Formats: sequence, structure tokens, C-alpha cells
Amino acid sequence: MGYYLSILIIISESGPKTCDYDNLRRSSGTFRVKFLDRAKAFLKAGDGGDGCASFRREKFIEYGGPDGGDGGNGGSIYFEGTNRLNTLIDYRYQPHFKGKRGGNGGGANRHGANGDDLVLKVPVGTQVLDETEENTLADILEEGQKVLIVRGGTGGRGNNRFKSSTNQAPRRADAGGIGEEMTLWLQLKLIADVGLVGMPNAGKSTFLAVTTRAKPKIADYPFTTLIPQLGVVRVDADEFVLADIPGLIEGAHDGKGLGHKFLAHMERCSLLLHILDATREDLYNAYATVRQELEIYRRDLGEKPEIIVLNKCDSLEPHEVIKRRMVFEKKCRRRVWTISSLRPDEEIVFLLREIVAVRKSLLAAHVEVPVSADAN
Ligand SMILES: Nc1nc2c(ncn2[C@@H]2O[C@H](COP(=O)(O)OP(=O)(O)OP(=O)(O)O)[C@@H](O)[C@H]2O)c(=O)[nH]1
Ligand SMILES: [Mg+2]
Repeated sequence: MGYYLSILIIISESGPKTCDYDNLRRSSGTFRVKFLDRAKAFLKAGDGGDGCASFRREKFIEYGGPDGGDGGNGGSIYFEGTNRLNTLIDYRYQPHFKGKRGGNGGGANRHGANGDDLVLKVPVGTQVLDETEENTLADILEEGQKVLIVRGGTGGRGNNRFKSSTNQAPRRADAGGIGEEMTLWLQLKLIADVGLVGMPNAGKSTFLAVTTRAKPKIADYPFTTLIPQLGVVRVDADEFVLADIPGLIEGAHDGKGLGHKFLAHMERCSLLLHILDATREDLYNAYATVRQELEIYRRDLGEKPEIIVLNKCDSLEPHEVIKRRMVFEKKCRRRVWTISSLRPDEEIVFLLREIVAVRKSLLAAHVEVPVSADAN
């Protein structure tokens, strides 16, 4: 591996890591919450300050007239994307946010101060959903992208505003407007180009480790990967971000294994890399099971372009590899790749180049990556 990859300059970097899962926390008392990809937040923008009812009173000036100033506007609340965060954990500890109230108006036409806006930082890739989780209010995809979520109440008008030719001494002043409030859900969806899917133990993390500089946990038991991980693959002059997620098993949509919530991190990928353990006897069944779970999660996830990879081919005789590949290709009527992530050779390089080529053709065809919020 070292030989081929160093010649072809595949240098990679580990990227941000993210999220944990409810069932994980339940199942492991020792699991420390570090990452969170879903959080509920309660936002209340500041109310507007009240307008003032006042009259000018000065020595020797009779009928000084109304001079009540307006109240200040309440502070609004925004979300802003940042690359410095890769988790929503802060919102678990502090879910309530309140905008600052506008100052009340004063006599002598003094305007109340506007309440400061509150800008809440969220990791890039965060979707803001309403309380029902059916409507996406914002999809924050870039550093610095700022979205207004709740608007502060407008300041009430002071009585000076109500003077007219027929009413020169108005006593009316408005109360400040109520700031908007909202309960919402934040859902972080990783921004990766290619997603690794497959059953537990298929060698997904080994593939990530061998093609990037990420250091995922690898072990010979199922569900080694508990939180999604990213790595940057560099091949020739191209690069793409690869995401590794926990393995899927039959019934994941019913909560079996680690469930299927983490598939949210595959939603933004333009291509799936389906890794299979070639030594399995029920190879095609394993493939069909994962396919089914993808489709159950979201149909458009199942419709994403996919490259099928039989891994662990070093554990099989070469003729057996060819046989299994041919049987598999016949069944799925597609090209199937055969590699070893443990003893990588040039086949992995060809595979990475194929991924780059497919991505380029998808970009050329302007294939939109479907992103929506209806499966959380
Ligand atoms: N012989 C052989 N073993 C491999 C290969 N790739 C991975 N393995 C082994 O398979 C086991 C599982 O590898 P992982 O990379 O942790 O598998 P995974 O798909 O990430 O598993 P989960 O995180 O549980 O979903 C480890 O013992 C690896 O050393 C390979 O190409 N050949
Ligand atoms: Mg893994």
C-alpha cells in the first residue's frame, strides 16, 4: 500500500468528527457525551420598549406639547454558521435563549435603546427545523451564513407621534411589540462528498484509515464505529471528503443495532461507497439488507449513485475472488470492485480514481444532492 499510495500521492487529513446517539448513551454508562448532532432550542426575541407619554414642562413655556419618545426595538436572534464547531452539544446544556428587551422611551423625545441582537453559532451543516420537524427554516451551509430566526418586537411609539392639528396633547403612547418566540430543532448533517455504508465489520473504518489521515477505531467486532468520522482523500490532483458511519443491520430502522439516525450524515453526500466483507457466504443478502435500510430511511438516499466494493479479498484465494465478483456482478448487473483495505494495492488507487471520475460526471450533469428535513 505504502508503495502505491506514496507514488500516487494520496495524502489525506482527518477532518472534524461529530455526533453521538441516544441509544448509545443509554447502552453505555461510561460513554462521555462529546458530540451531539440533534438539539432542541427555545428562542425568544426581545420585546420592544414602551413608548413614553410625556409633556414638555419648562418655566415660561406654556403648553409645551407632547415630548414622549419611542421605545427601542427588541433584540432579534440569528443563527450563524461556523467551522469552529462540529457539535451541537452546547445547545444540550443551554437550550434557552432570550433576546434583549428594547429600552423604554423617555421624556424630552428620548428614544429607548434598541436591544442587542443575539447571534448563536452553529456548526456548518446545521439545519434549523420547526417544532414539528416538518419544515426546514434554514440550512446553514457556509461559514458566516447568518439567518434571522426570531425578530425582536418593535418599540412602542411615544405620545409625540400622535400629535395632530386636532389633538395637540395626546396622552396615547404604545406599548412595545412582543418579540417572536419559537421552539425549534437543530439537526447537524455532515458535509461530506462520499459516504461509506455497509454492515458492521465490513472494513469501512479500515478503508477510511488507509485512504485518509483519519485515525478511526478499528476492531474485529461489530459496532466499533459509534460516531461518524470524516477524512479527506487526496488522489492525484483531486480531493474529496469521505464520511465513515456506524454499520447498518437488518431492522436498523426499528432501532436495531445503533439504529439508522446517523444516515442523516449521508444525506449531503453525492455518492455512496458500499463496502462488503467478501468472505461472507451470504454476500448478496448483506448487500440487499443495507440497500433496504437505506431506502427505508429515505428513498432519495437509496437513489444516490453507489459504488459496490468487496473488501477483505486478501482472505480469499484469487480464483474465489473472481468467482464471487462475477456472481455478484451478474446479480446486481453492475461493476463490482474487489479490494483489500488491510493489504492495499493499486486496486484501491483505481477505485479512488473511479470515485473522482464519478463525482466529476455528477457535477457535470449538475446532479443536485437532495437535502431535506423530513427524516430525522
Ligand atoms: N483480512 C482483512 N481484514 C480486514 C480488511 N479490512 C478490515 N479488516 C478487518 O475487519 C475488522 C473490522 O474492520 P473495521 O474497519 O472496524 O470495520 P467497520 O466496517 O468499520 O465496522 P463497524 O465500525 O463495526 O461498522 C477489523 O478487524 C479489520 O482489521 C481487509 O481488507 N482484509
Ligand atoms: Mg467502523
